[in-house]
Amino acid sequence: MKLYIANKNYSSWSLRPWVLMRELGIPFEEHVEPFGEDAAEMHQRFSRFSPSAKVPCLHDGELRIWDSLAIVEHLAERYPAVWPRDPAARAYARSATAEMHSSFGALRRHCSMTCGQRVVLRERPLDLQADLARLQKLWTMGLTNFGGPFLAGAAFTAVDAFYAPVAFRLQTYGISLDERCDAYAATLRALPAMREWYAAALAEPWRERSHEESITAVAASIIDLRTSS
Ligand SMILES: N[C@@H](CCC(=O)N[C@@H](CS)C(=O)NCC(=O)O)C(=O)O
Repeated sequence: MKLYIANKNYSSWSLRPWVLMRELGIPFEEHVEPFGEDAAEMHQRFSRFSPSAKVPCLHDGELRIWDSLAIVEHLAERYPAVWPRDPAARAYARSATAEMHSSFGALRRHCSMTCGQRVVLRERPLDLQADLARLQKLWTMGLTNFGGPFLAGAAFTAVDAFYAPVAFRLQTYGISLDERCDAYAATLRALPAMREWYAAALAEPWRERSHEESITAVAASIIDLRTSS
């Protein structure tokens, strides 16, 4: 299988299937296609490998699977470890994964992923506060009901992969939840696959204007840890 992704520093959607496959030891080849400044050029370039012209996109033989949730479900057909075995944990994991996929718009908008930067927000708007409150409730439910250290129990599964970008966002924007949720986010960041992604993100040479602007737009101050900045 070949997984097409974009810049590791910015691409939160790409991280989901990538970290899942790496952590579960699912073999794949990676192709990093950097974002571009020119939308039409980028659309044409991404269209060569992705029907939606977006990343992530998984090639499995002749098959093209082009959405992070669809990729997870495709993998689950062959790799049962993608979802928890316990039905209650699986029901929670599917719900929380779908909620991440369809919600948390304020968190995405105000705190776009940039693994290699540390940003102090100028303000924490009410819609962001509401998303953070919901995040804490959702994580606490999983950690309490299934005993941790992961959201649906002892094993890392797709639901953790879907919240992996959030763990980087919390670090970037210096956002704390309660002790238990902060510990969970730290557990995610300490995973070998997350460390590998983070190291690669820091080393990337690319800076993409629209992503950089979405960060400066909300920042009171920024520290850049990327090695080639
Ligand atoms: N719902 C899609 C979203 C994918 C998505 O928005 N990807 C962004 C990068 S993180 C992208 O490819 N953007 C390129 C563009 O919009 O031209 C998924 O879950 O895979």
